[in-house]
Amino acid sequence: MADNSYVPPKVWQWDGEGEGKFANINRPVSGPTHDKDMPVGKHPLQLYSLATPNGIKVTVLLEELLALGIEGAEYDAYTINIMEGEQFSSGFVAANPNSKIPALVDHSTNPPTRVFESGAILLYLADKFGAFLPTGANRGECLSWLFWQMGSAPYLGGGFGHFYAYAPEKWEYPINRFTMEVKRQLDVLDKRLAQVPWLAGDEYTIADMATWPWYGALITGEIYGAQEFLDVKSYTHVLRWAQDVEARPAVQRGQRVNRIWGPEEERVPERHDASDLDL
Ligand SMILES: N[C@@H](CCC(=O)N[C@@H](CS)C(=O)NCC(=O)O)C(=O)O
Repeated sequence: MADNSYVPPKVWQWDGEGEGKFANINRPVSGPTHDKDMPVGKHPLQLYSLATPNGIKVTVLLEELLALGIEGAEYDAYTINIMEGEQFSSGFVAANPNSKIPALVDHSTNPPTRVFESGAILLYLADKFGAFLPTGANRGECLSWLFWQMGSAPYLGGGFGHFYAYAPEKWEYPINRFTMEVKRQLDVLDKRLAQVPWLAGDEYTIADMATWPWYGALITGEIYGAQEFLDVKSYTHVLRWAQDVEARPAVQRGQRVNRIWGPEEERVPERHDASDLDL
């Protein structure tokens, strides 16, 4: 039954309060709340991030590049604790005016190049190092699935995940709306992955690295605890693909970088050297 008791005012006002997980970090304005510079380590690539689905896209790519022997991909990774509001420091805002992790600063250029938005960072690095971004027939597919992921994930995270897992109450209308969309997206992926091993075709690319932390984690139950609710077992091709991505050593390494929760041995708050990830 719809609850029609709320009538929107003529002009919305922020009362400074909010409910539900993440309410304390949401604000209707942008910009820094405090002065603090970002640390800069010894490598050309400086990453400011957290091991969330958007964050690990980048650390997985960096670990994949290093696994290929590309030394220029060495990086320093610093944790930005978004629950503590560290994304609103002046230093972080200079790297990303949108105050969201991940943010990358490439000091190999003069002046240094800032890159924000996880999809842009993946494209920037894959292009810079000439890897995981096809140059031939699969290029169009790779870019298409990469941008598909960037456009689709907010329905999964901001829509489904928020209302199914984080909102203060379970409201049927938004849960129905976003469940419908997420199941449709899973079906899009399943049909694609029934035809080809990887999203771009016959090679593993940044499109898989972008998509796996969201839809792979959804299917394997690492986010939102919604496997049964979404009947994820029926998306057999997505499941096969998620397991193939997860089995890669660089994926195992990358997802531990900037992790500040979970078992102690899986946490690597800062990464400055390959040995920081050696168990
Ligand atoms: N479209 C952005 C989204 C990034 C994003 O939403 N990051 C979240 C963590 S996964 C964040 O930093 N949230 C902090 C906040 O909203 O204040 C990207 O892909 O980089």
